[in-house]
Amino acid sequence: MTILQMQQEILRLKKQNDILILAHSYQGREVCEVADFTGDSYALACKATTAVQSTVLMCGGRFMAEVVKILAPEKRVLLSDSGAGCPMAEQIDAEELAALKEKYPNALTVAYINTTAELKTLCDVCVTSSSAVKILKSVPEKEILFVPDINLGKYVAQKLPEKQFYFMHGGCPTHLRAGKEDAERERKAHPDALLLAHPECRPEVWEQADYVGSTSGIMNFARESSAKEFIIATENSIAEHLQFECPEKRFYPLSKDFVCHNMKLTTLFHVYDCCTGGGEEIVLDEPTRSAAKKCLDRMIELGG
Ligand code: CIZ
Repeated sequence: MTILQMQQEILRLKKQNDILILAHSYQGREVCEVADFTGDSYALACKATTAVQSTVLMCGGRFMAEVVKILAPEKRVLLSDSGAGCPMAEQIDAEELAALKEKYPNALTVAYINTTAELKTLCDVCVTSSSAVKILKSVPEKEILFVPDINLGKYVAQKLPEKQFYFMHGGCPTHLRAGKEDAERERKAHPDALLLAHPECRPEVWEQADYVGSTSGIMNFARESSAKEFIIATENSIAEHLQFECPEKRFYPLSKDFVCHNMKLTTLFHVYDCCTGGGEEIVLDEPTRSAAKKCLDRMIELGG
């Protein structure tokens, strides 16, 4: 079967088997092309809650499929590849969080969306990279315990100097692969390009960026900008998707090492397999699901 034939078969099967396909923007083009929606984890979860299909296939990481199951429990939620975890989501467990909460008893406990369902049950509010500043600005608490990403946390903290932030030393191993020298090298190689960085990058990268934002933020900025060249400091599929969408512009990855191997586990064959009865069904026990939902509900209420 060619790629095109497999894509056509997937389109037929998803209709026949009542499956909604969601693809995170870090997926490859051939997977995004068969998806009903592509976007960031929060936007995809919102799509799942309003979908009519009985099954949702998440082509992304495990925490993303869990968020869908938490918000849309009546649906059968499939994860495209069981191995697609998120190293950052596994950097802190319930016991470690309990110790941090004890150390900072007055702080609001804030979980980046890249956390397990279990961890979300112990947090007060969840945030995404696109909503973190807005949400934490609006909460009355002055002290914030932010887990697990210290880089995103520091980015939010410098936007909200009126608050006191506490961090752990977590972060995304993919975004940590580039630093100041990479930014300087690419700037020198492409002097007219704007540097667009994800806040999961090291501060030395986002401090010199022309725009800092989530994957959706970076894509929207590049689409709408009158500039013609961009250095993209996030997972390399974003530069690839933008180059495909905007052929008149030029996109340069900040580093060839910005590849998330977990997100790249999903192939078109996995999608096909899930449409024919395969894939891992996400199962959460009801106490975990409903407790985790509280911090996602607060995120939706405050973040819009
Ligand atoms: O929330 C997401 O989907 C992630 C992991 C990144 C982003 O900025 O969209």
